[in-house]
Amino acid sequence: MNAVDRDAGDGLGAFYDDLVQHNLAPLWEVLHDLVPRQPGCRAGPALWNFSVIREHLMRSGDLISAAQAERRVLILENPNMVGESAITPLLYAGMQLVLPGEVAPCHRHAQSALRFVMEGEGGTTAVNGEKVAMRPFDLVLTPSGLWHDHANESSEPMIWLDGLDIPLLQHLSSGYAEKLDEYSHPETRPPGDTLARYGKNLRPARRVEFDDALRDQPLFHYPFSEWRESLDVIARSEAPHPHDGIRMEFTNPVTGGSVMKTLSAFCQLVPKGMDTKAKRSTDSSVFVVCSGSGSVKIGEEYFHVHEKDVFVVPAWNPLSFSADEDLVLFSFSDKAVQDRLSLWFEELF
Ligand code: 1HN
Repeated sequence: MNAVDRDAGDGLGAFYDDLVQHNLAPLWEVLHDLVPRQPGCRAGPALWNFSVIREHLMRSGDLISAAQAERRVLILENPNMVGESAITPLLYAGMQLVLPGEVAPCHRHAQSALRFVMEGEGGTTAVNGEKVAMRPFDLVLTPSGLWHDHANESSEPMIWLDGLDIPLLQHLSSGYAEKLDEYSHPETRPPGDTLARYGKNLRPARRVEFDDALRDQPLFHYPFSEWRESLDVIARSEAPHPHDGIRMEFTNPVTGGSVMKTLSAFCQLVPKGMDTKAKRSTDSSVFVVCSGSGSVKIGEEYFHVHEKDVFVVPAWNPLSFSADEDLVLFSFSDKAVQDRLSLWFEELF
């Protein structure tokens, strides 16, 4: 039914006023918005230029310390969702700065997080007490419930993109957070230990005493040097997919599925000169341009993209790329949670 004409004299306007008093509302006024014919997303497409983010992040560095802030982060807020601390209805993204000598104190929470390094070398994220050395375009995970702290013992600023499932957990009312009494978690394993055990197509032959909390997902470092090489090797032998170029998903070695239960992560190469065909899907994605340049069409909007730019592709917006130079992209999305609920689908044009 169309919105009621309150002046039509049929009594419906007065009836609605009465309903409100009793915490009641007529479904027929909102049914089509509640159950739309096809997917849609109230978030809009948007692009963030890295140098603009960086400039503001460095200003925040003059004004507040990482320890004071607990996390010194500028949120990438969707222009259609101002004040909601969200980049899409289910995803949060922020850019974090840790200056030389600083620490971001140890805590854990129900929200799952990923870090994608944008600048700096020699910063560390410790996950349940194992330090990961962070290098540009490395993917580092801090899955739900695991202790994590960050430090920068190098002489240059460390900047990374944080991706979390915060808005999803807000909807589920299931968030919790806890601080450790110490700034840093005591070291439990040498750096690189879990990568050596689980990140090289190996697993321990004999069950060993190990961190029980890591049973579901023991791997939390996906170095750029490794995933970038894979894209190059594959591109030599395989024709790029018309909608994706070469696109790979980062996986959890235990399940073979998404890196975390609520977040999926991907890397992608769109070769120089390629125009991909448009596609759309029910998950919303956040992309980082690791190298190259080109244009991206999201919905009806065109964006020119350069190295380190970040852009958001809200659900059901057709997406296509034109690569001026080899475009190397990282992205994360809420596909993982949609797959778990058997809700994810896509349309290829
Ligand atoms: C968090 O734990 C981090 O550990 C960054 O670096 C941003 C935003 C909201 C909630 C937790 C981090 C976060 C966060």
